[in-house]
Amino acid sequence: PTPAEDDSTTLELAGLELSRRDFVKAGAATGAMAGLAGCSGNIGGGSNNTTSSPSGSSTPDHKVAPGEHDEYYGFWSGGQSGEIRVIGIPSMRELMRVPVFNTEAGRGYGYDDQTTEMLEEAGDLTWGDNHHPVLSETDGDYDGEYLWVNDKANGRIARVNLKYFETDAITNVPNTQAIHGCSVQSPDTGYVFGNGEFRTPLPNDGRDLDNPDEYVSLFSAIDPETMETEWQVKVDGNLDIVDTDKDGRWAISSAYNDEGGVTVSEMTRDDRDFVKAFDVPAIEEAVEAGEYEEVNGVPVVDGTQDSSLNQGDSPIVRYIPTPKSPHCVEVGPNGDYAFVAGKLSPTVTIIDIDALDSSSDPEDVVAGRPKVGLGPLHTTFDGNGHAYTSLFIDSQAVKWDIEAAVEAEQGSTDPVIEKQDVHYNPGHIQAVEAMTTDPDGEWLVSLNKLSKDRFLPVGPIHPDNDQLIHIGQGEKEMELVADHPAYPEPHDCVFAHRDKLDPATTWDKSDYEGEKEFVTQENSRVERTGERSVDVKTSSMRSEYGLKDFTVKEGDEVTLTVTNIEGVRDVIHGVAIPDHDVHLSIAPQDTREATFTADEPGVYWIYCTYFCSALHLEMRSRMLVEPR
Ligand code: CUK
Ligand code: CUA
Repeated sequence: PTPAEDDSTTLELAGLELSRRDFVKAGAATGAMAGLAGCSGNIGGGSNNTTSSPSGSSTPDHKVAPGEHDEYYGFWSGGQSGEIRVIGIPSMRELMRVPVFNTEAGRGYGYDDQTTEMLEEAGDLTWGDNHHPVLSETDGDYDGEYLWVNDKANGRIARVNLKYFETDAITNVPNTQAIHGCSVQSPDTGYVFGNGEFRTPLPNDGRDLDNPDEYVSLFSAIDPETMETEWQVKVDGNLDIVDTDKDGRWAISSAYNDEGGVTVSEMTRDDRDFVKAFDVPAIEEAVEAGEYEEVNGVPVVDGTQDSSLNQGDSPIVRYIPTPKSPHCVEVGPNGDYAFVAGKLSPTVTIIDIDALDSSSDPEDVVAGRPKVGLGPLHTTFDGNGHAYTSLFIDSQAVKWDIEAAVEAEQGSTDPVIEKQDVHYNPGHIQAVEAMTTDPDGEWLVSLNKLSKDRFLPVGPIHPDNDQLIHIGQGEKEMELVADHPAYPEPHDCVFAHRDKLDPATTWDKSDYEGEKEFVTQENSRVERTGERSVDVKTSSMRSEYGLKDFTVKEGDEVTLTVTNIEGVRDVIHGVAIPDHDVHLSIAPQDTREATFTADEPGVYWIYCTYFCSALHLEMRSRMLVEPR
């Protein structure tokens, strides 16, 4: 050991014991100090027993050679950027971005009629805050068809079609203001579940404005195909995150503020809050039996603790006590346990899922409560009996043994195997395929909220730092292998082995037949449809549009339809019209439309924005707008 590692000098800092070695490992001491000062104020207890990453082992190779492919697709939520990012694992290279709640000119999203209408119908908002991407499942495994993600800012859930890596539906979930947790029913995606986090009056139409006792938060079940909200359940407290068991029965939500408060001190008054375990078949029965109130077209079932549906032996929602204000809940790969990270408590509460059905005392379903470190937020799994929990305050990932934690006394630190420093303040932590029944357990990503000193400074707004950690080395030895700056602000990610996806390389025009015309070079044309409206239809190919020019009249509403008639992959054509805020991005065999008003007479050079051939610059058309 080096002298630094031998040094057992400790510093008392903001109530935490910290060895000098921790400062050395954390990089700039000022960074570590600032982190602790910012985070540890009102949370005491626990010690910081860091172990270092192994010094003698060789770094696992996460580099992917030029021309080689990554083994996994990673789908990152983009937080307040509103988008999903596709990142290859283990290289951490960003492969693509999929705009969801935002508009994005690079892909023409929010610029063509189809996506603009979808965004308008979903509330006509320009951004969203997406946190939890989840993948569709068949038989407990990813089937590569869809991804869903929540919008915490606006109570919406969107669906991304993984054939085209495009958002194809957004639903504005009735009666909710913030959808936070988002999960799919497993083993088959019968529902997409969304947790309404903020408590509001029901309906929120001006009644009960300052009567918080009447506010509710709603758990919503959405049909994955139609994206309609099938039913909702109102509960006490604020719902936070949700995960599902592996048998299609339980959806388990973390929750806080069972006090029903509206200020921080009111929300954290009591020492306990209650996880809500939703018995999905029992709720379906209640809906079937008409035991609901319809609000804004959705059956709302009463799942509050005092509801008659919660009395007796088979309550529709089970209330399980946890230390107050926990954060996430994740279900382990074999479906035995749900893990509720304590946040304010240095523990993880392990819930025995089978016991939800068999025991009437809610305390009995708590199978263990290991003490893992300060600020536990999220847990992930390697499929080898280990859990990995992010420690926001300690800035660490902690690996611990699940069965040992079940055997141990509550509050024991014995199940802890190893801790790995991360930089800094992790939120979610995800291992590859951890949400399936059979995780691969080789790589883990820690999504760290603060990067502080890890990158070249780029002004006062810093990127996040997503760190890749190798975990495939048996009992011990997590090893940090890469830093990856991330644009604000990923919350969670999900990984699928590349074999589980089958993205299209060109569009299949039968997917939009009947909605949009496939315009060939021969039938490119201008059609006047009214005194002030005109349809313009044109093909595009290297290096020309079907129409070399077209004429419209001042004030015309123009509907421009453009097909990319190329049959080969990766030859994209764009359509830009100066001064008209029009941009289309058209993949091979796809057709896009844009409707706009030609309100100023003159000549407008339409051009292609994708560098598609040596004559790309010459790929143009003219819009001639005649004075009226
Ligand atoms: S939440 Cu962000 S770090 Cu929305 Cu999953 Cu925990
Ligand atoms: Cu088509 Cu450039």
